[in-house]
Order: sequence, then C-alpha cells, then structure tokens
Amino acid sequence: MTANLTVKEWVQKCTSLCRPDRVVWVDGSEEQAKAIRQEALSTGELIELNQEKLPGCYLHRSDPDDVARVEHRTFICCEKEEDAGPTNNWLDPKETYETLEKLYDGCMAGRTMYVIPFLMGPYGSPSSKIGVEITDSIYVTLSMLIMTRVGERVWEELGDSNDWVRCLHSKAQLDPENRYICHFPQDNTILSINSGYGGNALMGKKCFALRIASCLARDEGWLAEHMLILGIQPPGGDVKYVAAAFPSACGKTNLAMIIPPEIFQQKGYKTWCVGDDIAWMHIGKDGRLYAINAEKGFFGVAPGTNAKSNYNAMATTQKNTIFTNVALNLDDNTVWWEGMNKTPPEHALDWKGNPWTAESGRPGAHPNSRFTAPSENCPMISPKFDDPEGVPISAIIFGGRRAKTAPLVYQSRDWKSGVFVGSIMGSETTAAATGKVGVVRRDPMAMLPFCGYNMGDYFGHWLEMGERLGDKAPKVFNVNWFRTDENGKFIWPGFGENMRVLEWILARCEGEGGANETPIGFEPRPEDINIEGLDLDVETVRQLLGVDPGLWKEEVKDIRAFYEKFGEKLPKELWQELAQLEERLGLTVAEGAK
Ligand code: GTP
Ligand code: SPV
Ligand code: MN
Repeated sequence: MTANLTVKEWVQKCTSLCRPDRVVWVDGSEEQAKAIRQEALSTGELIELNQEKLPGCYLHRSDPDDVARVEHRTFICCEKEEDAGPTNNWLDPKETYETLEKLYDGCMAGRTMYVIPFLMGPYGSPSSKIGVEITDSIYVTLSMLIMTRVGERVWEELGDSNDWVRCLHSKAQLDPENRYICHFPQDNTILSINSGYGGNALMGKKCFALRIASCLARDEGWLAEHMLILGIQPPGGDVKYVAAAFPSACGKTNLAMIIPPEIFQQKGYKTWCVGDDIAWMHIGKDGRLYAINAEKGFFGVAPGTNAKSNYNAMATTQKNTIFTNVALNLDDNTVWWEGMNKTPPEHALDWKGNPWTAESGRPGAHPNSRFTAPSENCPMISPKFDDPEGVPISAIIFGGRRAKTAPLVYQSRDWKSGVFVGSIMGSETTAAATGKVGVVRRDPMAMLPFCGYNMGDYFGHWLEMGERLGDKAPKVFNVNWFRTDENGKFIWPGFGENMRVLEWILARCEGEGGANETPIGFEPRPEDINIEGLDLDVETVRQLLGVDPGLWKEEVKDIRAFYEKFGEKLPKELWQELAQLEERLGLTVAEGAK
C-alpha cells in the first residue's frame, strides 16, 4: 500500500466507477502471487502444465476474438488531431472520457480489482518510470508480475510524487465492438477496455513504454523505441552493444538471444541479451547514447521457436512461464506449437481447446501465440540487465521483412541519412496485429503502431538527438533477413548466422570492414561477409546484397506518397535525403520536390 494521495484518490475514483467486489493491492510478494495463481486455476484462466517438466508453468487461452493488438481500435486522444498525426487514430479527449466512462460504469461488478504498482526500467535508474495499472484480469496481473518490476519498492521510489502513469484496464465483456485502447498523453493516462491480449492489456508495454513514453521522450530529450538490445563481445575485446528496431514478429527476440555459429564461438565471440522489445535511450554523461530495457520479462512469439532457431528462448520458457494460445500436448501435459519440432503430439488440444492432430488442417497454436517468461531464466541475460546507467549503444539497426527490395545489410552515410533509412522502413504485416498478414506497409523505425504523436515531429526529434550526439552518435544500419528466391524460400539462413552480418556491422563501427558505396548507402562487398562454414557461396551473397533499381523506383514512389501525408510536419532534411536518393537512382526529381 502507499500513502501517496494522488494514487489513493485515483484508485478511489476507479473503484467507484468500476464497482469491483474486492480490491487487492499487489505487493510483488511470492506469497501473494501464489494465491493469485490459485485463484486463476480455480476460475480456469490458467491451466496447470506438467510441473515436473515445466515447473511454475501455465497455459492461458484467450477469447478467440482477442488474440492480437487491434490497431484500428487504438487511439491517441490529444487536444489537436494534428498532434496525433496521419498515422494514428485520433479521438477527442473530452468526448472519449465520456464514452469510456459509460463503458467502465460497473464493469467490475462481481470481480476483483487488482492495483499493480510497476516500474519500467531498473530500480534506482534516473531513466526509469512508474505506472499503476488497475485491472480486473488475473491473467494480466500475473503477466505484469513477470513483465515489469512490481512491488512495495515501487511505492518507495514514487514517494509522494504525482509523476506516474495511470493505467486503467478492464476486460469488461471482451466485446470487440466496444474495444478501446486509448492514450491521453497530456494526462499521462491510458484507458483500455474489452480486450485481455498482451499489447492491448499489459499496459506497461506498448501503451506506456512506447506510446506515452515517446511523448515524454520528445519533451524530455530522449528516445523510447521498439528495439532489442544486444551485447556482443568479440574475442579478447570489450562488449559492444547494438539496438535494433524490427516490426512486430520480425525477429527481435531471436536476434536479442542470438547464439553465434560454431566458428565464431571457437574464436571466442560471446553474446549477451539486454532486452528484446523496448529500449529507452538517453544521452549519458560522456555524450554517448545509453539504453535500458524498460521491461523485466519476455513476451515472445511461440511459433517458429525451437532448440535450433532460438535455444535461449526455449531454455527461458522451461519454468515460471505463462503460455498463451499454444496447443496443449495431452500425452504429457506440456505445450506445443508449429515449428517447435517435427513431431506434433498425437493427442492434443488446439489453442481454442478443441481436439487437434497434425492432420486437422488447421494450426495447433495460434500464429500469434506467445510465452511470458522472466528475464532471469535466460541463459545469456546480460550482467548489465539491472544496471541503472544502461549500456552504451555503438550501432542502431533497422530492419524489416522484405521478400525482394531491401538488401541483406547496408550502412547509412551518417546519422541524418540513418534517420531517413529508419523513416522509410517497409515491412510485411504479421499476425501480431489483427488484419491481413503479408502486406507490405511503411513502418518507420518499427514504430508505426506505437508512436504517441505526429510521426513528422518524431522524425524531427530523431534529427535533433543526432545534433546533440554529434560524432558520438551510433552508426546506423539496415538489415533484411527475409529475402526470398523464385520459390518463395528464404535465401539467407538467418537466426544464429545473422552473427555474420553483425560482425561486419561491428567492424564498420570500428572504422574497419570493407564497403562499396551504392545509391542507398554503404554495402559490404560480398567477400566482406564471412561465410566460412556456411552452405552458401559468394554469388548468393552478391544476390542478397543486390539493389534492384526497378524495385527501388517503385519504392521511392511509395515513400514519396507516405511522406506527403505529413505535409509541413515532415522535416525538410528528409525530403532532401529522398531527392538525393532519387537522383542517385537515376530518377528525375519529381515536380514539387522540396
Ligand atoms: P514482437 O514480440 O512481436 O515485437 O516480435 P519480435 O520482433 O521479437 O519477433 P520474433 O523474434 O519473435 O520473430 C518472430 C518470427 O520471425 C518467427 O516466425 C521467427 O521464426 C522469424 N525469424 C526471426 N529471425 C529470423 C531470421 O533470421 N530469419 C528468418 N527467416 N526468420 C526469422
Ligand atoms: C508486438 O506486437 O510488437 C509485441 C507484442 O511485442 S505486444 O505486446 O502485443 O505488442
Ligand atoms: Mn514488439
């Protein structure tokens, strides 16, 4: 409990509005968590798994209509529509408070309300921030206990301050028609109703740590980004850190937990995971950019995860993990998902709880099924994980899922052209959000669904950060693991082998590593990528690095149309970068180009 009057008043207000039968203040103790888990087992919200094979592990099945983020029901509620920008859904704050008040009215009758104090970022860090989530979902409560730092210490850090984010969540009736994920940046408030899914309901994550935090970062001069943080230790050298922004379900967790290939291990390369989804980055005392992971756990995509693709994720999920919407193996009461192994269980229930076999003709696990696992389980968790200072970032890596256009890797000329590279990112949509999968859309900095204000201003903020960082700015790169051949098969082996690309990136950060200048930036020459021990020849690397002028001609058209949406808000520097790219591609500069 806390004596903080601003918290007490707000909890009182939410209690009178939602009218729960009972209020529980979550204290972060194992004893209380145990009682909450027991409650979840009795209501069926959690199913106990084989406690010998998977101690502390549970299965949760969500409502079948509530399995992913709902971008069309996600709103930024600031005073002026222009401040939300053309990439966000906007609602008027006053009207929205009124609409939502009606939906929250009595929504927790017959239920328990949990009050969860949580910290985003390490204890004792000047970069960390506090939130309080109120929820009527036990699943959300137990997930928050894994994903964030929860407990009495958070109240201590808060003291009597009013500087905390208000997060009110109710699963209500899980009614998709009345589902709202609303952000009120001017009030540090988030209201979420009628969904119980991760990104819609675990409000520390995308709602706070990205949408609200991006507004705070703009005002306070730092960056809140959809990025993994990875430490790479070359043989005999210091650990270097990279931060990488890939859109949802495009490989962050995998790269964050990368195991270098055998030949790299023999040389002595080591890797350390600092974070897999959210990086908060501040300029440190020495003028360099430092990153902390805002989270404490991993909310990772299950399908495709296996001992070969991501050994560390498999190891991380062997205890104290909640699995959501995966298949239940009835033979030994464990879990299964597509891509876990080649031997699907003979007796199983699918993610909806219906009898299932591999011959059923439908997936056993939902494509966006996930695991919620504590970071301390990860065998390669960085010793800097809890460091209040964070880690210094040498390189920022952008990347998307592109079958053809983007090459395996390239480096931007400087920070400004790096901001351009981030701003023109495109990627195929995935099952992480509702809607069509596999459609290419522009997803700048992998932040399209997560930037809490006008993205034109956001690009301007990135440019300003570069000015402040000067020659201490991280180098900026773009990668694409997802190029396909004429049969639609991935050409690059990916996963652990991505280390070969990281090696070139680190070399470039040290002023080493060969490169060719191309219209889009610096690319390694094919022989600059170490392919020793790979079943792949230099010719294929050449193909992976190819920049097809025809495809890029189409690409710049699409970028131009995207930029135009921002009108005056799009920084002129980015228009200039685009015009220069068009020129280098041999395209006439379109009329009206700025
Ligand atoms: P969010 O948690 O949604 O933000 O996603 P994420 O970026 O952490 O995605 P994750 O690492 O879980 O990747 C999800 C999908 O990408 C899975 O289907 C993986 O198999 C696939 N994937 C990851 N890395 C690679 C790679 O190097 N090559 C290929 N071909 N697929 C990859
Ligand atoms: C994503 O969709 O980018 C995720 C999962 O990391 S969620 O928490 O639902 O946003
Ligand atoms: Mn994510």
